[in-house]
Amino acid sequence: MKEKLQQIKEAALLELKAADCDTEALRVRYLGKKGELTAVLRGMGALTPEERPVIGQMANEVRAEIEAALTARVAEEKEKALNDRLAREKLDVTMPGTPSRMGHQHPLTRAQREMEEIFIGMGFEIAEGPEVEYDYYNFKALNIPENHPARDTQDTFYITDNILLRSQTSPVQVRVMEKQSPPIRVISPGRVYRSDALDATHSPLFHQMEGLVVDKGITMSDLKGTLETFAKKMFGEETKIRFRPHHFPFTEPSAEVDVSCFVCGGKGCRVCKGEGWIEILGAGMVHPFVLENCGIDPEVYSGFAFGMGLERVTMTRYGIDDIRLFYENDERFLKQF
Ligand code: 2U9
Repeated sequence: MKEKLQQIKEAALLELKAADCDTEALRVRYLGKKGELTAVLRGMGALTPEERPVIGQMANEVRAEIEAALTARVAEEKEKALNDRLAREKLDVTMPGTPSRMGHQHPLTRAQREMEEIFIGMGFEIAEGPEVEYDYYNFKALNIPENHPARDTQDTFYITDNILLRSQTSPVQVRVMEKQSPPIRVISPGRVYRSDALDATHSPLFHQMEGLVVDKGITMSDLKGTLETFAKKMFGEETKIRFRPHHFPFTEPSAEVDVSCFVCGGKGCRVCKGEGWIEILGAGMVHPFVLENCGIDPEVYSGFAFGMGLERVTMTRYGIDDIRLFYENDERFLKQF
């Protein structure tokens, strides 16, 4: 039995030295309940009472030796695994970092913010409203008659008979007038929708910035002064503005407004197509019917309103010739602003 124990010990220690030793399997095979050493101990019943303590002690020593060697081998493996991992994950903190790419505002957002700042500087507040609107706020309250071409399903996206995607930001101002009494000084920037096919100058979704001022004694000269201040701040101090008579259902009188070409100063060039002027705005005195529709007495109050397309202003300013560039998210375009 002594020889058997000696054999077990030598075999176990030898196996523990092998490079591919499976330590857990070895523990089960030698020291486990059904292991070789346990099998020897079970056979001790056949020994004489004198032999029993001697063999018992030797078996305990063999178990202790195998256990010690196993523990050492497991510790060795753990240390090796740790060292391997440390070598693999070595980090050179002196290496330069990977620079993260910085984004910036979209040119339309930039133009919108700039315009907002200019009007805020003149005492305007920003008003917002729903993009899904009632036809009442988008058309009827604004004195746009039932048979007006803008109301055609060809031009406006209808959701139901009386709900639509707003085709202008004017409904925001109607809602402001319903809630607030004058003095009112608001701008309403935002997305608007028209059923146009996408081409170089049209998009079914675009952005507008409209403005509304209502108070006692507001006149056309307030409108002119406000738009002139805006044009000078937006396009340069030397910019002039020009009013041409026009018709809108919601304003009376109405005008289309041009700014002098900021490229040639009015002489005529490629940007202004030889005109010296660039059309950027529509404007006028708020129609008395519109004031009345919104609960404001036109005998007491008067007001002016204006509207412009953000894309148009931005395209004019940067010489962009295709509106689709704003929506394609091509970095080669966006990077330039
Ligand atoms: C209320 C009363 C009147 C807003 C106005 C225009 C003239 C105008 C166009 C410019 C280019 C639309 O984007 S565009 O196609 N807008 O010409 N808009 S006056 O008049 C209002 C608004 C609200 C209550």
